[in-house]
Formats: sequence, C-alpha cells, structure tokens
Amino acid sequence: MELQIYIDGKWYPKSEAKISVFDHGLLYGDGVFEGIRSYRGLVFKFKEHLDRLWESAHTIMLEIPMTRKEMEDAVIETLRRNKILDSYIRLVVTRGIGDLGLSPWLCKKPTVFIITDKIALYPKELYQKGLEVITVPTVRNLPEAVNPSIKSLNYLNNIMAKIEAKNGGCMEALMLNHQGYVAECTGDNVFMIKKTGKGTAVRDFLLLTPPAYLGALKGITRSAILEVARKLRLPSEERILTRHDFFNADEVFLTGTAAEVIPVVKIDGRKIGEGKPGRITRLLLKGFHELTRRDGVRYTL
Ligand code: PXG
Repeated sequence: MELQIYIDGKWYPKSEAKISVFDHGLLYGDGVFEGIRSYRGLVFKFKEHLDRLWESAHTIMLEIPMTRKEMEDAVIETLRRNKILDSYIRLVVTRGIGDLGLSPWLCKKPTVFIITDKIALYPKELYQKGLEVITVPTVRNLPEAVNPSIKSLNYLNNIMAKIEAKNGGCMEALMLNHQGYVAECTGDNVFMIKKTGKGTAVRDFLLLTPPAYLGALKGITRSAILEVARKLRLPSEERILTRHDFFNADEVFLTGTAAEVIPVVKIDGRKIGEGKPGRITRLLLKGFHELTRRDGVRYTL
C-alpha cells in the first residue's frame, strides 16, 4: 500500500498528495512546521511539539484551522492508516491558497498536511564513528529578521549552509550568528562537554550549549538532553560560546528530532577530545533513549 498523506481533513496516496501552485507556503515560504518522531507507538514529546507549532504560528499571525486535539487526532490517525510505530512525522501548516502577491490576507484558509514517513539525516556508521563539521560563511538568520526560534518554511539560510558544508567536504555545517558566536547547525542544536573537576564522575564535567536567543531553534531534543543531564546530575549551562570553546571541548555532539544525538569528532580540521565519541555523550544518549520510551503520547495500530 502506498503511503497515506493527510491534507486538510482527507487522506491521499503519496502519488496523489498534491498542493496547489498558488499555496503561499510554496510561493513565499509562508508557513510553519514541526518534525516529530514516534518510537514504538509513542509520539515523543508530542505536547511540546504542538506548543512550538502554535507559538510559531502565533508569531507569524497564522491561525491554525483546527484545535490541538484535532491536530493530535489527525497525526495519530495518519500513523494508524500507515501502520507505522516508528516514524518521522512532518506536520506542516501553510498560509494556504491565495492570489499572487505576498499579502497573507489573500489566503482564505491555511493548508494543513501531515506526512508520516522515515528519515535518515546521516549515514548510520557516523553515529558510531562521529561526524566532522565545518564552519560556513553564511551566518544564521538574525533574530531581529527571521527569528530562528520560529520553525518556519523559510529554510534557505540553512540550505545555503548545508551546500557550503558539502563544498567544504563535510556533511554538516556549524553556523555562527552575526556576532561570530556559535549558534547551531543546519537542522540540529549543538552541545559541548568540558571537564571541570579532577575526577571522572559525571559531576566533574560541564555540559554547555548556546542560548537560543543568540540565533538557534529551541530544539525539543535540546531540552530533552538538558532534562537527561539534570537526572544524571551532570551540571549544565546555556552559555555564549565561540569556535575556540568548541575546538577545545572534550566532547561535542548535535541534537535534533531527525538527527537524534550524533557525536562530532572534528571541527574545521581540529580534532575534538580524543577524536572519537566520548563517554559523557554516550551516557546522555542512553538517557535520551530511555526517555523516548516514556515521554509522549501513546497510540496503537
Ligand atoms: N535547529 C534547526 C534549525 C532545526 O531545523 C533543530 C535545530 C532541532 O530541533 P528539534 O526540536 O527537532 O530537536 C531543527 C530541527 C525536516 C527536518 O526535514 C527538520 C529539522 C531538521 C532537519 C530536518 O523535517 N528541524
């Protein structure tokens, strides 16, 4: 059976799931989205994703044409129709179909579509070996322009960075903000671990990530990792960080719904720590996997 896609209250086979060329989501990138995962029949952090979707929509003055409960039911029904327990859910709300011209009020009704599929952001072996990243010339969007905290359909900033990373021989880009501080990667938040104490206990390390206001998305995986760190009693802090800080970190990793948690072993040619995925990263990853079995909304097929 072909993958079933939800569009505005109806389900269509993938080959027939089509959006109008007059949809402002396509014409102007006018819309918002979420990327959510389900693990063994549990939609991970579903409430947090819906909250962020509604916040993004509120900021761009887009009224989502359904309630949260209706959205939740539509996602779960789509998962059921596709008989998927482990999924990558792409939930999109565009400004809708309108005339040409960027005025959003030309659009009568927002378009909602839901894809429940699979995603592989990086090859599997890199989760064991670690990823190499490179700083790119394109700076992350200014919060005063298109705030990176809005999960909008405007991804050119990130796509430019992705192309630059590939041109530089890497699969992922480290993006700086307009002041030169580390912001995030193209579809992931970034973390570093620094040894602060004399011992080898978890409390002898510090987990650091840039504050979202510097120009990053408030990632849900990022929050989940901070939550795991608290449970492990690993001290953590949101701090303004430079490339120098990252070059001299003991461990670095990226987080995202699509990427999950992936270790970084090289940045701009500099080896990070021992040049292989670190122990604290592995501990956090284990805690994260445990969380994905518990925290979310359950469904059955
Ligand atoms: N930063 C950016 C710019 C993102 O787009 C994250 C961080 C991680 O956030 P979460 O909440 O997922 O932990 C993202 C995540 C897709 C897709 O095609 C979406 C993202 C990344 C890659 C692919 O749906 N967004």
